[in-house]
Amino acid sequence: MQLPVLVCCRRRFSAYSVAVVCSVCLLMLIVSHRLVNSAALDRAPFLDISRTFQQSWSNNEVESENNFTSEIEKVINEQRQIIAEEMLDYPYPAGRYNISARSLDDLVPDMSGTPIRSLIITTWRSGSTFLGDVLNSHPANYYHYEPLLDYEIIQIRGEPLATGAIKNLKNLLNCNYTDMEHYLNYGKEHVWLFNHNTRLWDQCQEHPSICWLPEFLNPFCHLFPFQSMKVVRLRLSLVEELLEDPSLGVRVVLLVRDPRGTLQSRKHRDWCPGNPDCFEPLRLCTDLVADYSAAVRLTMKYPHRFRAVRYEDLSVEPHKGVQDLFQFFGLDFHPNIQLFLDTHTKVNVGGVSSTYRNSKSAPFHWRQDLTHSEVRAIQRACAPAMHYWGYRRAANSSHQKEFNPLGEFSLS
Ligand SMILES: *C1O[C@H](CO)[C@@H](O)[C@H](O)[C@H]1NC(C)=O
Ligand SMILES: *[C@@H]1O[C@H](CO)[C@@H](O)[C@H](O)[C@H]1NC(C)=O
Ligand SMILES: *[C@@H]1O[C@H](CO)[C@@H](O)[C@H](O)[C@H]1NC(C)=O
Ligand SMILES: *[C@@H]1O[C@H](CO)[C@@H](O)[C@H](O)[C@H]1NC(C)=O
Repeated sequence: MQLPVLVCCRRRFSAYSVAVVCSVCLLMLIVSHRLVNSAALDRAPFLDISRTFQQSWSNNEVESENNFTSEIEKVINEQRQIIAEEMLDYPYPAGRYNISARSLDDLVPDMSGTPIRSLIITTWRSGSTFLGDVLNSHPANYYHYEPLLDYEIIQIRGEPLATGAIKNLKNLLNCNYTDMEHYLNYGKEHVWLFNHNTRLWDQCQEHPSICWLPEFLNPFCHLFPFQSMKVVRLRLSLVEELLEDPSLGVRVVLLVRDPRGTLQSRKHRDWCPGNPDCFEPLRLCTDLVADYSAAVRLTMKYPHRFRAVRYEDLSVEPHKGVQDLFQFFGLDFHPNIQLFLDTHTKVNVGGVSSTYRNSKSAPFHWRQDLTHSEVRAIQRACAPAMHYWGYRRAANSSHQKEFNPLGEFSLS
């Protein structure tokens, strides 16, 4: 008598079906009660029946939880297959770029390999969405998109937040989601934490019930030979701790942008105004100066694993710039990447100077969008930062609209 009820209770129907099922359950309980009573038995059998009912009910819950195991296993096997296909004919480094890997297993954590780990350090509105997505267009890449998103709109420059933030980055670079509760809970409400990680997100949409479980994410992440990460909330000097860790072998790019372009772009984001780390020119430019001195130090200490690039240089010559960066990271400049660049950049064929004069060109849009007095205010707060990173001053309103803001910079 109980069996049909349990079978229908265990599947997830609409709220309406649940209501119907519950009414049926209730009805059957009442009927069974009546039967028991009318059979003139004492109360014990009825209690037995209800206990059995409760037990089966909770056993069912446990079973459906455990049953993620088989779903996880299925997805992992499927993804392993997809990665193997993506990596067919891949030209392994085999000693090039100072990376010895000759086969997929050499790069896959699940097979005790060491993945190629690429890290982009930057700040909000500095062109990192573009660069992050370029890296993710590489075959078999797992993209840790902005892992400090759950810290909200702040910059991490030291303690008390630095230790926890670095620990989170290390956990993720090691595919360890076990202790990442805050991060994962944040992600459930803010899907962009995961949806830039296209290979993970494809599976999450098919299998939403396992998407945020460490029991799934740990083995899933361990399948990927390439792991990229972009971080906009952590200043460069703190990143040294990641470069120092020989087990990570991480390579780091600092992406810098003209503060006038950054601030113009931030003006149009509703999450930025009101948050001083985001909106105050002096804070942005103090960070740029601190990043510059950290960049000088890291260039000396890790010449093959650290590099700084300016967003404007990348935008002016995206093919050459991205090709250089891929070589630096030890990644193959795969046809996918060429395709991504062809569809995501609109550079004038006329070369460098024509790009500068193209007012629609994203990195230089601030010259039209900001008034000269806004530019002057930023330039006052940012003179040292602009000097170090090679950004020229706009002298007056007409000069601002047509000059080339790019000068030279050097980290030695
Ligand atoms: C999951 O459910 C299937 C039947 O649907 C069952 O054979 C299997 O034992 C269950 N797995 C666990 C771990 O309970
Ligand atoms: C994952 O991280 C937790 C907490 O940081 C740690 O206790 C655990 O040992 C790590 N697991 C692995 C396999 O490294
Ligand atoms: C290659 O790696 C070794 C050891 O990690 C390091 O000492 C050396 O400087 C690296 N060389 C290049 C060209 O990256
Ligand atoms: C604006 O600045 C440019 C470059 O310094 C200068 O050549 C030009 O004469 C200035 N124009 C005005 C109107 O002051």
